[in-house]
Formats: sequence, C-alpha cells, structure tokens
Amino acid sequence: MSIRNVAICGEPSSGKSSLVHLLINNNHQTNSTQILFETFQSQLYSTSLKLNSHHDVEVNSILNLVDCIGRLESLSQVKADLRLTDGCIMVVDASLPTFGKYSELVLRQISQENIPLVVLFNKLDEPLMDCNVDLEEINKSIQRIVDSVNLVMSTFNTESKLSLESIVFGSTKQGWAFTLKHFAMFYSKQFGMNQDELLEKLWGDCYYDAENGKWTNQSNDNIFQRSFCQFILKPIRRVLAACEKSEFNVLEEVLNPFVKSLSKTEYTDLSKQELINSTMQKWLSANNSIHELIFNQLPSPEKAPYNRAKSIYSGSITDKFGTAIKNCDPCGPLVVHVSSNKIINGKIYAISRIFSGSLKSDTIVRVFNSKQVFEEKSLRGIVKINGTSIEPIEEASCQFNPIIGLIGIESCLTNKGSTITESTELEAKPFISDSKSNLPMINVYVEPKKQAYLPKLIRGLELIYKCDSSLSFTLDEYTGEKILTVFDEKHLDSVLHQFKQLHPSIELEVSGPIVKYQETVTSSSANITLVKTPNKHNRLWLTTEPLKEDVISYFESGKLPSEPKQRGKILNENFGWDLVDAKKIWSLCENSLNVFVDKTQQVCYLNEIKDAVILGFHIATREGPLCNELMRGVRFNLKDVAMYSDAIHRGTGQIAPTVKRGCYASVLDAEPSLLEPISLMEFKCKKSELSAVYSILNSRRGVVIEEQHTSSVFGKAFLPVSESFGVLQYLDQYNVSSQFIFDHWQPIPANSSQFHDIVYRTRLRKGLPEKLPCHSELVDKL
Ligand SMILES: Nc1nc2c(ncn2[C@@H]2O[C@H](COP(=O)(O)OP(=O)(O)OP(=O)(O)O)[C@@H](O)[C@H]2O)c(=O)[nH]1
Ligand SMILES: [Mg+2]
Repeated sequence: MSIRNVAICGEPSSGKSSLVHLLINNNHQTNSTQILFETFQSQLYSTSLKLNSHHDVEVNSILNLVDCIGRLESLSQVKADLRLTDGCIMVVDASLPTFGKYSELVLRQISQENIPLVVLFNKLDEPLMDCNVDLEEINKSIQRIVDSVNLVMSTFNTESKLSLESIVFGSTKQGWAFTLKHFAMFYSKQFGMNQDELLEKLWGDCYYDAENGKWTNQSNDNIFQRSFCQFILKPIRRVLAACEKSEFNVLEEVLNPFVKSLSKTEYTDLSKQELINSTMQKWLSANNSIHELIFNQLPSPEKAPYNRAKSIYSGSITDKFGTAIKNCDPCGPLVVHVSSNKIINGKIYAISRIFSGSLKSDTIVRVFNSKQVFEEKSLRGIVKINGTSIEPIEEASCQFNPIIGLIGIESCLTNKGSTITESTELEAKPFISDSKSNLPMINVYVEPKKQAYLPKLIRGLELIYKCDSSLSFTLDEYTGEKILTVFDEKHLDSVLHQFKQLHPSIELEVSGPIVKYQETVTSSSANITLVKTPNKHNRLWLTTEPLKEDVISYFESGKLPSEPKQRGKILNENFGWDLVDAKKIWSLCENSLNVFVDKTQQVCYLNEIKDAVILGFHIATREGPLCNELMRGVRFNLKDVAMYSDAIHRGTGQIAPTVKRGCYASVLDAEPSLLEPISLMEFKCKKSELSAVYSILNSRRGVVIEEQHTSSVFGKAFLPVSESFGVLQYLDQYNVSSQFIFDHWQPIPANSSQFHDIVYRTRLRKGLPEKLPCHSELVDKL
C-alpha cells in the first residue's frame, strides 16, 4: 500500500479545488457536501486509488489531500497545514504574468522546511485558446515564474531548486496535463534520442534547426522556434483550435503521431467543450499524469520525515523522539502535530498529523501549546475526514492514517497549532511553531441584540477563534466589550457567517470597523525628563529616542539573543549600538518593539526597583500618551536615579506610575507621531477593468507599485487600512480579484489634519480628555 499526504497551495482562484476534485476523481461528491468554513479553513480529502506500478500491477494507494486556503490573511494556517503533509503541489495560474506575495511566502516556508514541491502551471487553456497571445509570450511567463520560484527557494536553502520532472502544465478545468517527460517520450523515437537527453532539449533556450537536423541555443533571428513552443505548445494549440472549429481532419492529422484520436462516431453529439475535454483527456489525461507525478516525485510518510525532522522538531533529532519522527516509527513514542481546529457538521475536530507512534481513541495525551504550557487530557475519539464526511476509527499510526481528526482536546488548544505526546512522555519537546504571524488590523465590537444570548455569543466566538488562526477575539474584563480583530471585511464576513451557521437565531449588532494605529517618536527628546515619585523621595531622569527601522525589523524577527553578552555583540557590530547600552537592555516589549535601557552609573539599590521600573515602562508603551494606542519603535533611557535609602518609600506603587508619567513626558518631548497601518493590495484583472482599479485607488490614497501585463494584468498597490473598507466589494463588481495583507507602518505627519483628526476621534471614543497632556504638566522641577 502506498500513501501520499499532499498539500495543495496556490493563490485565490488558481484552481486548487478543481485539481482536488480532478484527483479524487469524483469519489467525493462535492455538490452534496456542505462546507461550513468555506473561506478561512482548508479542506481535507482522502481517497483510495488503484495505481499501475512499473510492472502494470495494480497497487492500492491512498491519497490524502489538503486543499489549502489561497488567501494571504490565512498564511499562518497554510503553514500549519503544510506540516500535516509530506509534499506540496503549488498551483500557479499560467494566464498571469507572475505570482504574488502568497506564493512567495509559501515557497519560503517550503524551502525552510525542506518540503518536496511540484508546481502545476494551470489554466494553460486560456492563453492557448487566445490566438492573440504569442506562444513565445506564454513560454516567457512560465519561465519567469520558474526562475522566481527557484530564486525564492534558493535564498533559504541554496540546494532547493525545481527539477524539470517536478513541473506539470495543464488545465484542470478541461482535465488535461502533461510533464516534459511525456513529450520527451513521444518524441524520443522521432529524434532517435534517449528521453532524458530530449527532456533537457524541450525546455529553456533550446531551438531546433530542422534543415540541418541540429539543436541550437540561438533562435537565429527568430527563424527557429523555441522547442517548448514548437513541439509542445503548438500541437496543443492546434488541437484546441481544431476542436473549436470542428475541423476533424486537422484534429486527426495533429494527434496522429501521439495518440489514436476519437473515432468519428465519438465526435457526434458532443458540444465543443465536451469535444475539447474528451479529446484532450484522451491525449494528455490530467488524472493519470498528476497521480503519477505525486507518487513518483513526492515522498511517502515513511520517507519524508527523514530530511525534514530537524527543521520541524524543537528537540534533538538524535533523542528517542527525534529518531522516531525521522524514521516514522509506528512503535516509537507518540508525537503528533495539531494544525488547527475545524468545525465539521457542527462538531469540532483537532486536525492532526501523527509523526511517530500510534494512538488509540481513548489515549491520555499531553498537549503542548508552547514550550512551557501543557495540559493533560483523555481523547474522546479519532476520526478520518474526507470533505465533510467523518468516519470514526479506533486506532491510528504514523504509517496508516497519519492525518486524522481528534475529539475531546479542543478546550486546551489555541489557534496557533500544538504538539501532542502521550501523558507519560515527560521528555518530549514540541514542534517548532511559526512565531511571526501577521497582525490583524481592524477591530469591531459585537453584541447580541438580546442580552440573554450573551453567553452563547461568547462561546460561539471563542469556538470560531479556536478554528481561525488569523482571528483574535478579546473579552475586555473591565468594560465587558467583545472585540473581534480581523484582517479585512471579507474576513469579518466569514466570521459572522460562521457564527450564523452555529446560531442561526441570534442576531448581532456589529460596530463599524476601527483601525488600530500605533504611537511613536520622530526625534530624540529635547530635554532630560525629571520625575519624582508621589512621596517626593525618589527621582528618575529619562530620555527617549526613536529606534532605527533596521533594529526594529531585527527585534521583530525574534532573533535577538537573550544572553546579554551575545545580545550586546550583535547590536554593537550590526547596528552600531554602544556595547554597554546593548548589554544593559532591561526590557524589550516583543509585541510593540520598544526597549528600555539602563544608562545609569553606580546607583545604589537600583536592582531593587528594576521590576517596578519595567512595569511602568510596559504600562506606558501599551497605551501611549497621544491616544492610548500601542507604542512602537521607541527607546527609553534611564539616565539617572536618586533613591531614598529606606526601601519602604520606594515600593512598586511609588515607582511604576512615576515611570509611566516619565515615559509619557519624554515621548511628548520627542516629537511624537502616529503610525498608520498600510496594506499591500494585490489585484488581478483583465486589461479593460484596470481603470476601475485606478479610480478606486486614486480616491483612497492608494499607490500602485507594480503592474505586469500579459493577457491579464497582475498588480500591487499600497493602500491605507483605514481606506480599504468597501474596496473588495467595489472591485468584485468589475471582476477584479483582490486581496490585502498588512505590509508596514507609515508615519502620519504630526502637524497634518489627519493626525489631529485621528487623535481627536480616538480620544473621544476612549473617553479620554479632549486636550492632549503636555510635557511641562507631567515633569517635576528639581
Ligand atoms: N480556464 C480555466 N479555468 C479554470 C481552470 N481551473 C479552474 N478554473 C476556474 O477558476 C475558478 C477558480 O477555481 P477553483 O478550483 O475554485 O480555484 P481555487 O484555487 O480553489 O480558488 P479558491 O479556493 O477560492 O482560492 C473557477 O471558476 C474554475 O472554473 C483551468 O484550468 N482553466
Ligand atoms: Mg478552493
């Protein structure tokens, strides 16, 4: 029995689901399935196949497919889903000139984790059936994309590169696909060359000089056609055209060398589309060629972890867990990766992959949510999942049924992925998790119309939160506000849609979208700020300065070592920090990227107030002085401290609020400003619709930064998050497909009307006094 676990990734509408349905060959009735979490959840499919082996013996095989989400917002979900599988098919829309950010980020993950990859250039029917598109143009786009794939992959792993055997071209809609190997096989007799040699000739800068019977790498002023175009694309285009025009003689003539074409009786009664599909499927069956590719190019669950274990397991790969993962040992200790929770038919399942050992439906497991946090739980069942059909099973192992759904552990899972072992395995380490996730940017407040439904609302939203790694849901303990933080309006629609499925009768009141800004400083503070504790016994002197963007990015990467010496060395050598300063970083807020540096010299008892100072710093940076938004990229320096000798007069209650006030004053003295979130918007459309894109972007402060044309247009633009509401819907009307991802923070000039407007509105919303605090009011005099 052979098993393959394959993730299918690709940008929106590239044809991922069409490919899945083609591969599972209608074993799965998609129409009858009701897919609950359609936009923000991947789908799992499992199918049994009978494949021909080399010796033409039928072999029973199982193909598990994960139809990953194609949206940028759900990248962290896609990364967790990749972990479920042993290989990936990246579906690329060949009618577009290039690929977008989603593919780039997924490819990075693929090369970082050593995941074997196959690329499908889909929708080739479109440019091939459009006679205005030159074959050379199609080749150029494909070649450019292959080069880009190789470039992205090589930046992480110099050895990863797409092999010619792992590229497949086709149309999932029409059901045909081919690899270069197919055509090398067809032509090898004609050219009297072996297949491997010919394969290289059918790709890249290779031309055939028919007169002299020679291969060359020059087109000789376009006299020779590129072999990929001449020997592959051209016959396909001719067959498609002949089908369209019902020119059966031409059809026979072109197909004759390759395959016996359909008989005359088979032509009759077929519509043009049916004729195309059945002719092409008979010649280049996608079902066969892609299955063959999956089973030849992508590894089995037994083999795959051997190369991958060290990039996914946080423990040593030579310990008993690491070794068992590497060898996919069904008798080894249990190690399971949980990618996410998923609600199917109203029930919640933890979608998991067993990497070693086996599991019974009532095993007591230990669930890690991070390195330190774990809980013990008894399983209440294991299921196999195929679309929306669920089949309970008693037992599963890393060899058989490696991808499963677990019941009973949802309460101790987060939406960021987890690791499971047996409760007795105290030494096991969790899988490495993806620490950097893109922050959702928009808040909305939700309330039930009838307060009686409040508990159901909270439980429902908590459940959805557990299933959606891009969503954040907070229940403010003080105000009782229920805040959903989402990426964009489509994301919000999806969350509300899911809630409706769970509780059709509960009506919700949803506030308008509220963008999250951040506060920062744009220069060093003009003065040294002095603040005294309320009892006047202790004095602190502080200054503030902006952190440089490269340091912020470095902090953001999470790579800064915690050990002061190493930390000092890196900040000193790479970012020009003073060595002493770098070693004396007291605190770094990881989510807001501000630092607190001790620059005092020989202050007695300083260590005794350190925790209180850090607390004050954290409070200040969590809610900045302008409008209580998070601060970003601000460095505070503690210049000096004068302390009362008696510890009783310098407790946390005295120190922390004073530090907060000092930080506020110092920020107000350093030209404070706001940062607004800017999204990267990607759009795809026909040339005729481009004016709609420009018209909306112009009216919303958007800037196009890239545009590439073939038969369609692919472009990128920057758009402020606050201006993005309604853009998706507007563009949908014009058939422009677009998506957003948070890209960067952009300063808003402090003297602009936009700045004053945001500060005023935010203070009003948060119930803060209209007038901003000022530096002179917050500082003390000597
Ligand atoms: N011309 C053409 N259209 C295709 C092909 N494959 C898919 N489509 C069409 O493209 C659209 C999207 O196809 P899907 O299979 O839903 O794509 P997807 O990648 O699953 O889309 P999302 O899940 O929304 O990201 C549908 O209208 C398909 O009919 C193809 O090979 N050629
Ligand atoms: Mg789909």
